[in-house]
This record gives sequence, structure tokens and C-alpha cells, in this order.
Amino acid sequence: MVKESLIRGLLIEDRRSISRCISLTENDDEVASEILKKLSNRIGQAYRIGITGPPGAGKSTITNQLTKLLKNNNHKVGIIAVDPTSPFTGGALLGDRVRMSDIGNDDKVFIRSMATRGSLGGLSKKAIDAADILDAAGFDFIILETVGVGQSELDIAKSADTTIVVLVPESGDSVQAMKAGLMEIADIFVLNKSDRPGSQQAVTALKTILMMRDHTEESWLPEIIKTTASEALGINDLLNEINRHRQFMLKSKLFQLKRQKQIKIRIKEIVDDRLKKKLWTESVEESLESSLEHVVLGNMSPYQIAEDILEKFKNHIV
Ligand SMILES: Nc1nc2c(ncn2[C@@H]2O[C@H](COP(=O)(O)OP(=O)(O)O)[C@@H](O)[C@H]2O)c(=O)[nH]1
Ligand SMILES: [Mg+2]
Repeated sequence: MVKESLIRGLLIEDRRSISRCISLTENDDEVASEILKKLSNRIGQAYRIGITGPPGAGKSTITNQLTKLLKNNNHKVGIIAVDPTSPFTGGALLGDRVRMSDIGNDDKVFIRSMATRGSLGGLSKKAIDAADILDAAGFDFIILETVGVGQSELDIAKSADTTIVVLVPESGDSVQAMKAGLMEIADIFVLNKSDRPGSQQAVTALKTILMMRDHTEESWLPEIIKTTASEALGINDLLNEINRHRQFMLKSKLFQLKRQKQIKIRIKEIVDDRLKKKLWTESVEESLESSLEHVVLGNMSPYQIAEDILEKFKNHIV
């Protein structure tokens, strides 16, 4: 069977099998879930790092530099780059590939770009499934790069063990980040492009915002790491901070808790998704369509129709 040979390929780190498995998670929910079920005892070893922030902040450059460093330490690194600005295989993805080309041609590194194909639906599911595939294939670190806009992207970044939010010195960047919900999800802040003017002021502004955050004695306080990723400056500090966060989480049992919380969200998503697919059959859609005019005319309530649909569904599944 195709599936068995794919899994065998994956486990010996055959790149084409890995690639094919990821494509399946993007395109064929059924086969992909079969594969992921079979691989469950292989998933959970990799450490996952989420990197998010505004477009152009330097996320790909940081990913590139961090990967080089991890590779030099003999680690295998899988990268999933999600880019909503390119609905098809457009310029932005190509740009990423070119920039990452010096780390890509190597069996210690696997890079996968994920476009959103116009719609954002299910994006986080696809990216997290892909991370699981790379995890099963034996990569030690998985980096998930997403642009910090939109709920799906935040969900992906949050799914990591350590979430890094990248900002730049441009005025107001940290205020924008706060609005976009980036402040809450950061375990580490990176102030990249610190070769630019205003970087120290940006750090101070960020610190002020961070002090307003609720925290207790035992909770993790995010540090701000200054980098100039294009010159590979500060990347060592960043890796040290990632390791410090990892150790903190392991010691305080937060690691297990964070993963459990993510798994719960994920299972609920899978169930919701499948329920929706089961419920909204063609005939249900049709009967909904034909009831609409009764609502417009005031003969029926939308609630009545919704309840009828649910009642029929209930009778259908029991
Ligand atoms: N001046 C400066 N430019 C940088 C730095 N890091 C990245 N860049 C440049 O900023 C641009 C966007 O970087 P990229 O990594 O693609 O950003 P992303 O959209 O967040 O992934 C590229 O032209 C990089 O070369 C830095 O530390 N300083
Ligand atoms: Mg990028």
C-alpha cells in the first residue's frame, strides 16, 4: 500500500516521502489522518519554535541564522514557512527560498513553504500536521514561521513550545504588535534590525509595555533580545534564551501543560471540523435554502430552522 511505503520512507528520512506526507496533510484529510495515527508514537520528540511578527521584520533571516547555528550543533531542523501574502507560489515564497538557499540543500534541514491558497481555513491544522510529520521524521527542532496577522497565524505561532515575536525599531511597532495580539503570545521578544536608529528606544518602549502585563512570581517573564539577523548578530543570545525558556518550562512542568493545552485545542478543532462536514450535506443545504423565504416573510424563526436541522442530524447519527 502507498501509505505503508510512505511511512517507511519517512522513517528513513527519505525527503520525497516527507514531502509527499506533508502534501497529503494539505490535500487529503483522510489519508493524512491515517498516517498521523500510525506515527503517533514517533511524535513529540522535536522541540517546536514559533517565529512570528510583522512582514519584513526579518523572520526568515532569523530562521536562517538560527538554523545554521542549530545545524552546527549537530541538530536536524525542519522549517515550515507560512506566508499568507502569497496565495499561490508567488514572489514572497521564492524570496524566502533564495534567502534560505544556503541552508536548504542539506539532509539536516528540510524547508517547506505553505501558501494559504486564498483562504485561511484550516491553515493552522495543516501547519501543525506538517510539524508532526517532520517530528516523526526525526527532526530535532521545528521552526514555524508565520506572519503575525490573522488568527490562524497566531494559532500556529502559539502551538510551538517557545514562541518568538520579532519586532523592528520603527516607531509604533510595539503598539501595533499589542493591537494584533502578539504581546500575549510571546515567550521571547526579538528586536531585530538593531543596526537601525532608535533600537534602544524601541527596547525601552517594549519594556514599558511588558511591565504592564500581569505576572506572578512563578511565571515566565519574556526577555527582549536585540539582533541584527542580516549580520548574524545576537543569534547566539537568542538560542541561549530559547534554551533558558525550555529549561524553565521543563522544571516548572509548564512544558507538559502547554502541550496538553494545545492538544486539547487541536482535538476540538478536528471534531468541529468533522462535525461540520457531516452535518452540512447537500440535502441539508437544500432544505436550508428552501426555508429562507419563510423566514423573510416572517412565517418562521431562524432559530426554529436551526433547531430542525440539528434535530434531524441528531436522529441521523443515533
Ligand atoms: N538592516 C537590517 N536588515 C535586515 C535585518 N534582518 C533582515 N533584514 C532585511 O530585511 C528584509 C526582510 O527580511 P525577511 O527575513 O524576509 O523578513 P520576514 O518577512 O519577516 O521574513 C530583507 O531584505 C533582509 O535582508 C537586520 O538585522 N538589519
Ligand atoms: Mg519570511
